Amino acid sequence: MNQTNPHKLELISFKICPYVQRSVIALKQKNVDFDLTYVDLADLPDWFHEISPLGKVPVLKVDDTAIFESAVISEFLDETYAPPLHPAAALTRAHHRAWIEFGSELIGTQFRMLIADNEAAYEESLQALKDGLAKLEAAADPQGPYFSGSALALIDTAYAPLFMRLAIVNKQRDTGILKPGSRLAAWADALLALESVQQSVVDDFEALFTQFFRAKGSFVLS
Ligand SMILES: N[C@@H](CCC(=O)N[C@@H](CS)C(=O)NCC(=O)O)C(=O)O
Repeated sequence: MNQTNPHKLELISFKICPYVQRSVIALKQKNVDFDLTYVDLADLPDWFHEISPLGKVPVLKVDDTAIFESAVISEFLDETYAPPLHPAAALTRAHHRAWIEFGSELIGTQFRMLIADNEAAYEESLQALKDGLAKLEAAADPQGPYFSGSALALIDTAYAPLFMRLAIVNKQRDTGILKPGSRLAAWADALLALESVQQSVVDDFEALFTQFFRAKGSFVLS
């Protein structure tokens, strides 16, 4: 059963945005009702500019207040709806926040890899992604499967979109990331098996995602 919600939530989304997906996973993990409104980033309506000062999704309208930035939205959701997923200890929480920020950068690196329109540019961004993931892996709990061990934390909801996209790319061309038996593969498998993650994208996500980057001349998804 969905939990009682004192607020009316409306999430403004673009269907293949990984940052929006973070918010959807957090909402689903907490069983909170919300409305989804999709916008076309190539043709944004005026009302969107009024609520999104950076012109970016996600925006979460909480009653009449619009909040933006995926990490901020996740923290609001975590402070408002049970169960809390961020660690209780301030230092551990700060550590997780720092690595969530790192994940936002890695999503940018992954985007560059996806839009690279030639092999050299693709290889260069793939290497940057691998270097970043090696640092992430070193910071994560060695046993896993999640970032900090056996329990899912808010940080895991921030990395699931990146792993989902990598798994799709790997079907097309093996990136060498998520090798079976590796720490990162175990983490990705655990995340991608969650209902909250599987239901965080539209049914035709893979096709939409592939078409979007093909239209941009993607080398890896060509
Ligand atoms: N730091 C932002 C990044 C959000 C973001 O870059 N969203 C993209 C779509 S995936 C966007 O709205 N881009 C529109 C633009 O940059 O004009 C967050 O974490 O929410």
